[in-house]
Amino acid sequence: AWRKYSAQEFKTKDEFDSEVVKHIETTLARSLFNCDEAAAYAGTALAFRDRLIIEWNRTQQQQTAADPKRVYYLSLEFLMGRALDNAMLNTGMKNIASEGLEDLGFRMEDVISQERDAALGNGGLGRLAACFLDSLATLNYPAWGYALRYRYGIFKQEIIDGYQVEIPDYWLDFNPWEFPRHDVTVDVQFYGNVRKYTDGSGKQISVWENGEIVTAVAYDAPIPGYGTKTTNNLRLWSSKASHGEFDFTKFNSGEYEASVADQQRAETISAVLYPNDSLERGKELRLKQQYFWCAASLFDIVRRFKKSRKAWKEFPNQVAIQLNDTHPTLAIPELQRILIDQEGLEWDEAWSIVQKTFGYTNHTVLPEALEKWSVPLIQHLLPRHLQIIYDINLNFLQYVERNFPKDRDMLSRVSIIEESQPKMVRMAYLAVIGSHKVNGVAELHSDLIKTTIFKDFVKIYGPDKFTNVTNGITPRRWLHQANPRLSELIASKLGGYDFLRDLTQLHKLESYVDDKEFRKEFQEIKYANKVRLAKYIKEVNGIAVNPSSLFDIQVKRMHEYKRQQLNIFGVIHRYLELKDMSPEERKKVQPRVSIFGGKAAPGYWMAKTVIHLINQVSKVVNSDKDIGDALKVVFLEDYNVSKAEMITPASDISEHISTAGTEASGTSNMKFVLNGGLIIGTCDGANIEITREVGEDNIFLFGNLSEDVEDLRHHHFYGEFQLDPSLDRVFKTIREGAFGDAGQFSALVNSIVDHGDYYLVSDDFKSYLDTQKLIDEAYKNQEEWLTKTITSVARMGFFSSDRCIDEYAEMIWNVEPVKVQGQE
Ligand code: 26M
Repeated sequence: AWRKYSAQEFKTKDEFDSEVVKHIETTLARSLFNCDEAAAYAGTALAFRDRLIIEWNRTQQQQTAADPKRVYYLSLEFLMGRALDNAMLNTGMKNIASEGLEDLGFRMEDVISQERDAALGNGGLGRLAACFLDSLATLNYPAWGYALRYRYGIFKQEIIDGYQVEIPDYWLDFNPWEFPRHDVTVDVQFYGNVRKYTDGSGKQISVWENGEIVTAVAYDAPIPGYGTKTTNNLRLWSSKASHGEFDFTKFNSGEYEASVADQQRAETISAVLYPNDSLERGKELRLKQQYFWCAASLFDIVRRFKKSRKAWKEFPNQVAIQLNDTHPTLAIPELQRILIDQEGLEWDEAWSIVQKTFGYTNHTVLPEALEKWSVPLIQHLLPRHLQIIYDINLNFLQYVERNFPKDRDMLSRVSIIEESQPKMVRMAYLAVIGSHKVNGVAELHSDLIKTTIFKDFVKIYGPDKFTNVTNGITPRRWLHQANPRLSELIASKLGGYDFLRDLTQLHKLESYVDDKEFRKEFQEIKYANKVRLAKYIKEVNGIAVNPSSLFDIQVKRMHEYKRQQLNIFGVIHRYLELKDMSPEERKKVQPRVSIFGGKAAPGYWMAKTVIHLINQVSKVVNSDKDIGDALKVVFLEDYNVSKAEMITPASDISEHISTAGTEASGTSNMKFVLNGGLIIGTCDGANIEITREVGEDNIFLFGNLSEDVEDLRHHHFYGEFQLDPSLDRVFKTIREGAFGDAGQFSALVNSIVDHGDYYLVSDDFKSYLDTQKLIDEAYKNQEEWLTKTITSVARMGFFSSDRCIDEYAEMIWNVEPVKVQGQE
């Protein structure tokens, strides 16, 4: 395909091999006599790493010299997955490496799969951040990601006797992609007290002192762009004990154990990624993580700005900071603190800089997911920040009072402080007040935040502060890497791989929709991808599935709002219908494989119950001799980025069936359609814009609309509803113990029958089943199905994260690309 530059290329496979061998023998100090796949991976990764370093250094030097406005993307999660394949693609030397590895006796696919995922995220939010880094580098934006270097990523999931078991993900024992910068450190303070005094000129000064210091050490990872020389930086902070006088005193006075304990306490801050469990709320360690990361990142950003010796008012012209959800909201009072307490600016001048610097992206309207921190906890951990938050609130409320004198309730509604017992700080409000732009992640979601959680703020600031940037995905990973044959087929028709940088070019595929040969190849590729998944299922689950069946896939985090329960109840209904049929009738039914995957937060019992039910149904259905190939049910354990790369290209149908108004965007919906699968979905999140792009005939929408949800919930509340009869039958079957001890599932069933059916499973059940019937019929007409899938792929250009990043750059950040010059 595309080749990057000449100076750092492996010109031949032999040159590549000699570098791999050199790294195995010297860098790794291993003998070639027992060179296994792990060693081949390590050698290959190190050889490519050498190429990245050169470009990375050059990019940083040139960006420093040009000193443009930079983007800083603050995200507690970056769900990067594997790096090697991406590094090979972006340096343009994968083919040489493949040939070289073959000579050494290895298959590229096997070598790539040796790498473990960098799983520093939970799901969509973290993967979005990773796609954004790829697009920022590809589009030559001078951008840095900032996060924490967790020792443990998201837990690994094992399924034991049908139950989820969590295993720690210790991922750092070999990570060639990170570079410790022991010289880049920041001391971060916690606890302590604030001393106030008036200086000679009568100015009030606040000093935050007597705190505990923890040191942040930078670890950097290169982020190469595709088809460009830009290689940006992802900086991860690791916590360690600071070595001030205090520690040495302890050490020298014989308190050796105590000193080691202090050290471990400090290191705990960056030890583990929180698996966004609602039950984890209020944990001090999580707040410590957030502040540690915000303080270190801001210190670093301010330090870089100060090198340019520009006036403070230039800060927002040099720095754009994007807050990925409310997790980094403490960066707002932290920047205000730096400007007023350390740099001596006046409050108003500082605050104007702060507001111009930050943008805030909201990713959910679910009330239980909106962050709040208790005032006493913040008071204890960050006493100076609490004062600043109160001052921000005071100024804001005075402004509101002046402008809305008649609406007395407004003040308590919009206050950053919730007057509860204990008082709580509403982080989303602080983020809105401290930013110049607030965006949602799909059109419906961006409308919803304006009419629900931020309604009053639209009145206060006007509608222009709120905007939409519909999410996107990187076509490099989610088309080219995940589905190389499809990418190659597309390139053969479009005359090269330019579409990977301008995905809208896919529209040209529409003229091949009747091309016999193209159709045949397209269909063969889908089949081959299904065969690959079927093989994996056989190996891992021991279930034989027929690749000619309709593959129906729902893979995403387990959550009631995403409604995996609706799917599995539908599967049970299908099973009961099949049981009712005669063998002759059964033969006429469209065979289907229902595939599930996803992790449940460790403390989320309902989500875990759904996993258990899926596995129980799987056991019963798959071993039922009456059923055979007509229906198979599979739960794929430990769903993650690298598994998604294999699973996504193998769907005929994927499910995106959240209660309308609850899924902010969804991004796997985009991945599935881009890879030639159709979707069944509700009118929610990005499904709506996917429909607009691909056309109503090419998507299977069902269910109630978001504007009806409130009324429906009301009906449930007043008992004015009838359980759907088909669902009633499913519940009877469960209660009779068809899937094991019914007691295990009673809370799940009761949440719908007795407790208001908050996620409206019953209300949407009939519509869901009817639509699944339509899908069975539609799939039987393979030619028409194929036309739908090809047409859809051709119309997915809008959903590239490149489009998305250009929108942020223009509407929110006001930054321009910086072209990095190469050395030939
Ligand atoms: C988890 C467990 C228990 C209770 C609440 C949650 C929870 C729900 C939503 C936590 C965080 C939530 O929102 C943050 C988030 O990850 N949002 C996702 O962001 C993606 C990228 O924008 C979107 O595509 C997803 O639709 C959105 O859910």
